[in-house]
Parts: sequence; C-alpha cells; structure tokens
Amino acid sequence: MTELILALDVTVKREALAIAELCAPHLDAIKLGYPLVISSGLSIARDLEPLDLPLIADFKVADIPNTNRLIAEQVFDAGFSSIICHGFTGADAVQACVDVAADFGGACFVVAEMSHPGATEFFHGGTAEKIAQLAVSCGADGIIAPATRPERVRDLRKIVGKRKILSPGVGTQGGDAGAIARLVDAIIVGRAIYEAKDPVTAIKAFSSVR
Ligand code: 3DU
Repeated sequence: MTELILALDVTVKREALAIAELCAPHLDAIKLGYPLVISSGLSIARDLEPLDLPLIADFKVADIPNTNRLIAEQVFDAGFSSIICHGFTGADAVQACVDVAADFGGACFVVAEMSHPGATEFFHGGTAEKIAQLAVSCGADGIIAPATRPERVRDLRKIVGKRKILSPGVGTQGGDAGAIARLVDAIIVGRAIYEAKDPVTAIKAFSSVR
C-alpha cells in the first residue's frame, strides 16, 4: 500500500505536537521542514520520538558538499531518519547527503521536480530527468516528484525504477490522491490534514484511496 506522510508545517510547537499525536496511529512517517524547525528548533525531533514514526527532514539541502555534509550530520544526530536534498547542485553535493545518510543508517531523497506551477520554469526541459538519473547514480533512496503532474511522475518512474518516489502536492495544491497513489511509494499531505476540522477523518479519506 502507498504510504501516507504528514507534512507537519505547523509553526506553533504545542499545536504541532497535538496534531502529530492525534494523527500518528494513521501515518507511516512525518515530514518536518523549515516552518516548524525554525519555530521550535531541531529538538522537535526528540519531542516527536515517543510517536515512534520515521521523521523526514525536508530542508531541501542545496549547498557545497562540505556544508551539505555538516547539515546532514546535524539532522541525523537530532534524530531524523531521512533527509531531503536538492539535486541541481550536482553529484558531489548530493553524494555528501547520501553518504551521511548511509553512515547513520538513514535515507536520502532528492527533489527531482517540484509540485507548484512555477516549478515548470526550471525543472522541465530535461532537468528533472537529469536529476532523477543523478539520484540513482549517487545511490539515493529515492526522489521527490509532483502529485500535481502524474504524467511527469510516470516519466520519472521510468528512470528511478524501484527506488522510492515520495509525492507532495496532494489535496490543497490540487493533486488527486487516487490518481497519484498508484504511481508512487508515498503521498505527502500537509494542509488537507492539519487544517482539517477533523484531521483523522481527513486521513481516513486519503487512506481509502491508497
Ligand atoms: O501543500 P501541502 O500543505 O500538502 O504541503 C506539502 C508539503 O510538501 C510542504 O511541506 C511543502 O513544502 C512540501 N513540498 C511540496 O509541496 C512540493 C515539493 O515539490 C516539495 C516539497
């Protein structure tokens, strides 16, 4: 079954923890990014540890190899199990994240194509395909590909084969969970869950199509 990952972009720590606790029994992982980590600190990973779910650090790391390595070490030390990095920085920079992930027994995912409308400006024309290829050659665990463009996900699947595709853009951004769930290993859902009046009911609706 396609996994369900909650994008916990809630910037008030107390609220984030409450939503995470409520949703945890119905999730496969939680993705945290700048909104929550900047407001609450990296230690939020330890606060979420009792939920016993994999934590994905969505920092879209995009620096020189040494800085990527330093960032990734901090992330895994803090208790995250996966990191997301950008791929346009090149193989050496991606490799730094992949290597640190491997050292910690964790995973690294590379953004191949983003889900928002503006993403077509730079990711189309062969770039996403090149990044997906780079993710494979660097030994990354998978890629991030857009739920808003299932046809692109199909193209990228041909490149990454059995490596995982995690797909954001479901719900609020317009991506259809049913259409994308068949093509990917995990859907990433944020606002459609954490802004719902009843997040668990919202999760169950997503769960029914995957
Ligand atoms: O649109 P939502 O509220 O379901 O949140 C989607 C999450 O996934 C959010 O954290 C965003 O930063 C992340 N994401 C994308 O939406 C699209 C990408 O290409 C990569 C990450």
